[in-house]
Formats: sequence, C-alpha cells, structure tokens
Amino acid sequence: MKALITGITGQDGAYLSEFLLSKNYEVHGIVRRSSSFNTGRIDHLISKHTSDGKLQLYYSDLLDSSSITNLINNIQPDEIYNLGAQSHVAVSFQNPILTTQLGTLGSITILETIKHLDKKVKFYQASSSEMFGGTSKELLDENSLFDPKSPYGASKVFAHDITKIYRESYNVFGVNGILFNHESPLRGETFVTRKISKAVGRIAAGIQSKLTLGNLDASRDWGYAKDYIEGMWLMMQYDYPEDWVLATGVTKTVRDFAEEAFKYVNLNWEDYVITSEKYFRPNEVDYLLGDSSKAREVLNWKPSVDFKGLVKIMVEHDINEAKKDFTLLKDNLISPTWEYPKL
Ligand code: NAP
Ligand code: F7E
Repeated sequence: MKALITGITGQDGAYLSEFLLSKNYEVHGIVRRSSSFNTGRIDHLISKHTSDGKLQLYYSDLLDSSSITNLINNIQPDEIYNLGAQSHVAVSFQNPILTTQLGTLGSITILETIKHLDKKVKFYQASSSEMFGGTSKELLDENSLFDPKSPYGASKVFAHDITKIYRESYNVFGVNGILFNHESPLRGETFVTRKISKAVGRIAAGIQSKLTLGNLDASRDWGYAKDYIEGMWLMMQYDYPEDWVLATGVTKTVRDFAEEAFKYVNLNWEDYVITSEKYFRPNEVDYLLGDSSKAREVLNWKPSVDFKGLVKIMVEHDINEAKKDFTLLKDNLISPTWEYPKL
C-alpha cells in the first residue's frame, strides 16, 4: 500500500507515518521549504528508511496545486491523508487569508486530481471540532451543526463540505475525520497543553519562573494523538466513505489542565500562572465535548489514554527535556529565559 501525506512534518503527520510504516506501507510526504530544518518530528523515520525507500519526501506546498497534482499522478497512492494546514486558531485571526487559502485549496486540488484518475484513491480530510463553534454546552456528533468562530474553523468547514460534495457527486472515497483536540509530546509548543507541560518541566528544573496564559475558562475534549491516528486509519479501511467524530467524551478547562500538570510536580499552579490579554482571541470557542459513539460502535475505536494519563505523558516528557536544557544552562551553552516560548 502507498500513502501520500500532506502535513507529514506536523504532530499527526509524524505519528501517522510511523503507524503506516509499521503496517508496511510505502509512505510519501510533502515538506515545505523552510530556511531552517522542519523535519525534527520525523528525522528518526528518515534515517531508518533512507536505504529501503519506504519513506520518500518531496518539496511541495498546499498552495502549489500543479506540484500537488503532479505528485499524485506520479506516485499513484492508494490513500491520501490531507493533514497540512495553518492549524493554530489564534494565528488564523492574524493570517486569515493564508489560513483560508491553505485550508481550502489543498483539499479541492487533491479531490480534483483524484476525480480524474483511473485508480480509486481514498482521501482523508482532517476536519476539526473547531467547525462546531462550541457556543452551547452540548454533546457534538457527526450530525451537529457547524458554527465556526475563526478563519481556521471556516476554512475547515469548506474542506469538509467539498469532500462530502465530491463523495456524493463523483463517487470519490472521501472521508472526513472530525477530530476533537488531540495532544502529545509532539504537539506544537504554542498550543495550550504543550505550552503548559513545557513550562511545568522548566519551572520544576528551575529555568523558568512564570507561565502566561489567556482564557482559563475554555473547555476542551482533549485526547492522546496516537489514539486518533489509529482512528483515522480505521476510517479509511471502512467499506464506505463517511464522516466520523473522534473524541474522549470528557471535557476539561484550561485551568483544569494547568492544575493537573503542576500537581504532577507537587506545585500549586496558582503560584506560577498569570494571564494576559495577549493570549485571548477575538472570538472564542467556549466549550467542546464530543460524542464518538459511531466510531466506537462501527470501527471499534476507543481512546486508550484519559485526561490524567495525557497530562502525565506530556509532563514527564517535558521534565526530561527541561533536564537537558538545565545541563546546557549549567555549562553556559544557553542563557536562562524567564518564559518560553515567547509567541
Ligand atoms: P500541525 O502539527 O500544526 O501540522 C501541520 C502540518 O501542515 C505541518 O506539517 C506543516 O508543515 C504543514 N503545513 C503548513 N503549511 C503548509 C503549506 N503551505 N504547505 C504544506 N504543508 C503545510 O497540526 P496537527 O496537530 O498535526 O494537525 C494535523 C491536521 O489535523 C491539521 O490539518 C489540523 O488543522 C487538523 N486537526 C488537528 C487537531 C488537533 O487537535 N491536533 C484536531 C482537529 C483537526 P511545517 O512543519 O513546515 O510547519
Ligand atoms: O487552545 C485557550 C484558547 O491553541 C485551546 C488546534 O489543533 O484544536 C486546536 O485548536 C484553548 C483555547 O487549541 C492559551 O483560547 C488559553 O480556548 O491549544 P489551543 P485550539 O484552539 O482548541 C482544534 C481541534 C484544531 O483543529 C486546531 O488545529 O486554550 N488558551 N491560554 C490558550 N491557547 C493557546 N494556544 N495559548 C495560550 O496561552
């Protein structure tokens, strides 16, 4: 089996590559050119698979439709996972046009290309719980209404709808995975869970003194990324292309996450966390809670890590990272920072 992944250098792309390689897939991924290396999450896979050709990377970009189409035509993959995006909701308010272009053009380019192929190529679109908007405290499933609150959420609604349209109009095997927040040690460091776990590790190691956050009242249904990767793959193996929700069914506030993370190192979160308007958004998704009954019943999918377990995995990882930073600091190889990251 051959898979093509956009967004292979991101959190999900890295775990998905590892998962598919373990199932003996040939994995192809697009990497955007950057002035510094952006393959850190998959470097271990690159070194393992350079000789056997099981992992192949190409410079491309979701905005370069011609390059994406050429790659699909040349590779002739069995499955395409469209994970590439400007995935930071707060940044989507600052870069709305780029976020919208990336979120919309990639999906339609891939769908148009596979519509014209003789081979039946399966397509996975990374849809998001952000599409629901989270205004009321309801349990959200595949039939819940979309009411996005950000340029990011709006772009995901387009990609979701166009996937469904190609499925219904042209019989394309287009799957929408509506994934609620999923986190891990590979999570980008400016998302709130990783920002907290990273700070907790650094505060415990004595190389950071404070953590500045935004809205502590926002509530999210947080799961473990590795569980969700398996769910994505299961959706693609099902007989029919459909929409699927993946979620834990438990929602917790940002405050809960901070409290649990600091508790892990026997510290009181209130002694370290301050809030700043800087991290509030022009519009907020207040409350997300997912109902993944369909995936649980039909795909036999279920999350293996609960909220406490997720916090533990992330904080333990970042304690070890901070210990390495502490050694560098001791040897004067890095300078102490008051807070990390700055953005
Ligand atoms: P992520 O870590 O931010 O990864 C995003 C990926 O997209 C990276 O590989 C990034 O490349 C790539 N990318 C950005 N701009 C691109 C461009 N112009 N051309 C090609 N690739 C580009 O996101 P993630 O958490 O793995 O999420 C994967 C997908 O699922 C995203 O579409 C996200 O919106 C969606 N999603 C995520 C969650 C979640 O909780 N994690 C939930 C629902 C849906 P660089 O490494 O070079 O930046
Ligand atoms: O924010 C609040 C913030 O940026 C979570 C993406 O993967 O999941 C992710 O989007 C909540 C929000 O993730 C800070 O206001 C408070 O209410 O970690 P986040 P997100 O916006 O939920 C969805 C499903 C996706 O699809 C997205 O791609 O936390 N919050 N203080 C903060 N958030 C950040 N980033 N930083 C803070 O300091």
